[in-house]
Amino acid sequence: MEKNRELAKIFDRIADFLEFKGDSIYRINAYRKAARVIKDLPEDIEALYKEDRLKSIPGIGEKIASKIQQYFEEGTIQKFEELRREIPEELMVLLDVPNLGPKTLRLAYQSLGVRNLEDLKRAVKDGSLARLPGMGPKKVDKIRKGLEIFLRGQERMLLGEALQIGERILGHLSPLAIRISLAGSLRRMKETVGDLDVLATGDRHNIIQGFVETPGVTEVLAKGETKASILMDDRQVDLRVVKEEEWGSALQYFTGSKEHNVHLREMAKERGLKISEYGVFSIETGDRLAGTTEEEVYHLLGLEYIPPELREDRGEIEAAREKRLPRLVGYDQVKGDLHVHSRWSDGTADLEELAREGARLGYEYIAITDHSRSMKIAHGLDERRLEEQIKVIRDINSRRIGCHLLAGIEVDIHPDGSLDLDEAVLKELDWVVASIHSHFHQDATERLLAACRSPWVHCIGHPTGRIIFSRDPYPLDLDAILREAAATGTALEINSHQDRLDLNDIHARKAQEMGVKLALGTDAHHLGQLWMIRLGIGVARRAWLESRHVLNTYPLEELLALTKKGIRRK
Ligand code: DGT
Ligand code: CA
Ligand code: CA
Ligand code: ZN
Repeated sequence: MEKNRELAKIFDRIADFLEFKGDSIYRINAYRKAARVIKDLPEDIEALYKEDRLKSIPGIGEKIASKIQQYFEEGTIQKFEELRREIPEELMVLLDVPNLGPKTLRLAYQSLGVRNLEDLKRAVKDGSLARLPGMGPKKVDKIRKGLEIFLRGQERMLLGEALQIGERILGHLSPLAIRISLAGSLRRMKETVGDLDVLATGDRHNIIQGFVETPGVTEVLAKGETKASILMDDRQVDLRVVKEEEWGSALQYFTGSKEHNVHLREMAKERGLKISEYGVFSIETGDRLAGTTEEEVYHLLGLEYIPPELREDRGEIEAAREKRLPRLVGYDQVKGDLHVHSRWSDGTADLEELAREGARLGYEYIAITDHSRSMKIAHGLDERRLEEQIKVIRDINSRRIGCHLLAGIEVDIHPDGSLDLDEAVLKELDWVVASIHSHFHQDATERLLAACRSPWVHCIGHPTGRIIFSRDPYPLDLDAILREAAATGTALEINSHQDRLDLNDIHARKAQEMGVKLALGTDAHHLGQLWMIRLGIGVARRAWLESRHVLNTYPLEELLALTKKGIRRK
């Protein structure tokens, strides 16, 4: 699937170039769409090309198909090469800076010679950007803010991205190693990841050689006897090969977090023990007492085994000592997805496909939650179309085509706090998610409180509205919302899309402590995004949640009973 990623990148870049040049929005969107379709394609694009089936891909037209063909025949796409000669590519990266539009960028390029990130930073700092026609301090302030967010994103990657890279590496190296595991922040399922850490035991030479030859490696940064570092998709991956008997200690050490390890080391010291990546040793005698497995390391310190997601020094060591760690919700305990879009609004899958895919994933249910009327660009459903959709869903369910589909909606919350659809249709639904999608800065707290109080709303979608690396949460009194959600029996979402993870771990933990139930939903718009539920489970585990706190672990009948009355004491 290497070529899928590469082609998607090229099409995205072409769209960037065209956007910068001020080309027609229609053409730009065609390339963007092609990039997205190819990226989410479950099949190998090269295979489709060889079988002459490019044009059968939904969303790929004649023109794009011929460009893909050119790519496989000539190794590149002519149009891409031309644009590259015309405009410096490092400039295109700046299109990803939030609040900096292509027009402003073009102006900065032509008037100030801004060609890269450094130039842009300087132009913001020395005031030259503010002096350009049509600019001014307010606009530049927004760009400065966007630049900050952008720089954070340059240093770190999304958990979902990291997981995909990590699994490609595991897939490639597993046959060569005796033991192998992800470590670091990725193993802890932190929402963003700096670099990937991989740990293995086995034949050093073979493993390290295999590692640097992993398909997709673009650069070998270092290659030694026991460790190596590579770049893959421009992201750094560190591998260490350790001795079999040191596996547990090494895995414990390199999983971190640093704060957790520091605390653990202090605790060990009080017990006359020294803990390192090589083992747990008696300070007095120097004897090595543990280190083959992680369990052994924790047990020797008088602790319950602490799952990686909890290792942030947020009270887990104290809890493990008192044997009161939560029994975390498991990755295999989720029985369904509670936020999925279909072709009826801005998704690409049809309802039957979703039912089948749900069954393939072993789900009991998927909630279909398309957008509502006022989301015009997303083809939001009005009452009439929603009624129609409910009928189709009931029909699919009666024919037992796949997993059960819950008839639902992601209903928009208006600026005045009212909902976007009539209650007559809302009350027919199995699952109502209410979300804010516009006018973010207008009374977000009041609007969410009103949604909690609505008797028809089961769940608040992506409650803080943040988008990782691109949009901060809207100003919100989250405590007030948690109190209202608890009082009204409204669930809060852990939106499990890699860009959102909203609520985050800290907020979700607080929600649970206040008696609020959590609902996981991928917000998938394509079949190829349903896997992101794992990210949501990761957040739930980092939030100390047990299965009873997470609605998706409830069997269908129980969930329906709850949504009909249980979670709502309204
Ligand atoms: P990241 O990569 O920024 O997302 O975060 P981590 O946690 O993966 O950090 P990284 O890659 O620097 O190091 C991996 C693990 O190695 C880290 O979680 C704990 C361990 N480690 C690294 N440096 C130190 C250190 O100076 N002291 C201790 N106790 N542990 C360390
Ligand atoms: Ca790391
Ligand atoms: Ca590292
Ligand atoms: Zn939404």
